[in-house]
Amino acid sequence: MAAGGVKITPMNNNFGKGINCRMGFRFFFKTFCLFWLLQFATVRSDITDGNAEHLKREHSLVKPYQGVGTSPSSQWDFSGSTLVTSQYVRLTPDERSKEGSIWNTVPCFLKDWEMHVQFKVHGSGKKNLHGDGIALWYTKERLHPGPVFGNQDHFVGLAIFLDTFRNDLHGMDRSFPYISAMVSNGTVAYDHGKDGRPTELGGCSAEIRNKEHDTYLAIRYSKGRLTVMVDVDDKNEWKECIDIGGVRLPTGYYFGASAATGDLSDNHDIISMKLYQLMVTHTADEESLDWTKIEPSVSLLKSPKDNIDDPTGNFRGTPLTGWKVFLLLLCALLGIVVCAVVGAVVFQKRQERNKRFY
Ligand SMILES: [Ca+2]
Repeated sequence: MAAGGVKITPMNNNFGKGINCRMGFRFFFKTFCLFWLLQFATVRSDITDGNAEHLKREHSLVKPYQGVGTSPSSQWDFSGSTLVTSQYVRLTPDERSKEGSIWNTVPCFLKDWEMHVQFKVHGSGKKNLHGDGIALWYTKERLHPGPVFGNQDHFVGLAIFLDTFRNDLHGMDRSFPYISAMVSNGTVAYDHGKDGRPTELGGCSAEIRNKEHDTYLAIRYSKGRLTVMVDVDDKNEWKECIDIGGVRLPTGYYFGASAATGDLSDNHDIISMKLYQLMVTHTADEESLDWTKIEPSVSLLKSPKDNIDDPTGNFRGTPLTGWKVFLLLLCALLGIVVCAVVGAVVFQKRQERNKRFY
């Protein structure tokens, strides 16, 4: 990790007499290591470890997918090309012009949650000859097929797109598949031709296709902060993809997943969707709000990717992220090194001056 990666060389012989300086340095180094260990522990505990106690079964889709169907008591509905087997939910087969979706029938009234999705995108298409991808939803409406990865446009709520096909040939600065997030109150459209770039809040490239190992994505929404993590490299660890603040989403919306194929295709499979409740305390003011009345929005005072705080003050300010802390510590370390060098030079000059008087 970062602490191990920062190489602190032993004091140069010329500085041998600067004992105080060296002790200070050791102290700093130890503090630095300890801080990073703590930071690492914080990051790891930040994302839920899949604690079954907090798993919400009514919002989770797990093998063998009992309770999936069209009966009034079912917790998941599906439509279009969706095929439910005992091992996977196939939203589309590897065939052209298909679209399918699966939707939780129970609205979610949790204020802070984390959704873990195990998915599999695979097909016979060679590189760049496959599409279009999967979308994961937390929206006001459900089961409205349409042009946005099998769901309606002008949706109200949150979408996470796992876009496997590059439509925008001008956007060559990013590689595909590309994962991105969008929040809409229904007034904005998703621009397929530009791969959703005009409305994208953040994103990352991720190799998610034709993997032999399991591939996962986690979406966390808590205190106005939206975080998306991916685990697609068979390393059993989450890698941050999106992390933005100032996101406002109401309670009472529905989770869902959809996928579509066009001229090119893929199998788009959902293996599981597991929703965990995050144990977060809110202020009395926050608790007294009617969370079902919140309109989905993102404060765009800063560029979306740098967006950290909610200026409305409804949500707590967000802590420094790992790399910012690292930069701050690096600056502090450089400052100490400069001090040490200056101190040593001054010390040596004094020694030399003293020698002349002997
Ligand atoms: Ca696309």
